[in-house]
Amino acid sequence: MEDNKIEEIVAIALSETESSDNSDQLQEIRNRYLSKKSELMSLMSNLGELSIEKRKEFGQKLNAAKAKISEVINAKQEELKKRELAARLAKEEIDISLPSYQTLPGGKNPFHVIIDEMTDIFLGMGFEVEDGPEVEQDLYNFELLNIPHDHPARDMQDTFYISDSLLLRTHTSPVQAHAMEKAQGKPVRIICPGKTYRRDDDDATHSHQFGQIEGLVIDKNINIGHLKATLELFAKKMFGEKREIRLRPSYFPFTEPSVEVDITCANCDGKGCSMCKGTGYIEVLGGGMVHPNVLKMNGYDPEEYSGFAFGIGIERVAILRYGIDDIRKFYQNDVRFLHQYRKKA
Ligand code: 2U9
Repeated sequence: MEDNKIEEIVAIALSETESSDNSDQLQEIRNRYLSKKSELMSLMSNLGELSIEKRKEFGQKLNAAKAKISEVINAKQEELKKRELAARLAKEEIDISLPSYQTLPGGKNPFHVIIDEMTDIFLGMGFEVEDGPEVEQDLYNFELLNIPHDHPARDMQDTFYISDSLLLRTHTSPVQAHAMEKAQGKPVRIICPGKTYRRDDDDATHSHQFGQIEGLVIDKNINIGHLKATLELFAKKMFGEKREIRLRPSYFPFTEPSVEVDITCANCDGKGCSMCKGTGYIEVLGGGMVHPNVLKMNGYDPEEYSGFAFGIGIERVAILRYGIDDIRKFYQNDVRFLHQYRKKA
């Protein structure tokens, strides 16, 4: 009787295994027929009622049944694994022959195109590039530049203060103060390109951050003719050989005399057009002779040394050259904007 029971259990187990169609179902069948609580295993408890000979024979039959069921379940498991993997691969298949997504190649930001061109021109004139911190001390950003404590430029609305004495630099002039400190009374001929920060609305024509290049020459017998000649050569190299410049009186606390520098409009050669609002000139630069107080505060005797300085805004030149309609585009790193300035193959 017990032999038939074993054969009956094996037959049912094999049939259920054959008709199972996923790994979870197969695991249930494995538990149902091969676990300690399975019916097959419960037959082991009848061994004690049998004679020695019968017990050996019955035990062998039970083990053979277990092995058979286990073998068929394992084979089915392999088959189901292969089928599930094939189904997954089919579902996740990628056709690598399809064209890739259209990724726009970018281009060099016009901000850096202009900075690099200007830097090269001044390097060609023998200037050296100086760099300095963007988080600056009040001392270098204002005091050593002859900007007294009550000067409007110091008001909160113009400057991002981090503490009473620490701020985001409002121009690259502090780099020049550090350079004079380092020069220890020796001649200086540097340019200071970099980002500067001022409290301002962010709109198409205003930004809280902007780039500029400032220059400084300190030596013996430097006069305003040197300033004019340097800026005239710069204008010709940057904006075209036919450009002329004119100096107009202005005021900056760190230079005396101070000048605004206009360059003849490249669009109309000084005749007057919409680009230069009919004036024939574009104002892009400021400059002047270094104020005696600035020389003194930075270790130079104004009786022995003199110097000139200038500053030019980067974005303004890029906007003029490329016709960019929103100053914020320089800082947004939008590949659709930069794509327009990629190097043509
Ligand atoms: C030291 C002494 C003098 C730097 C100067 C200007 C004039 C100027 C503006 C041009 C466009 C800033 O980027 S901008 O908005 N700059 O007009 N800058 S003289 O004079 C200095 C700097 C440092 C020690």
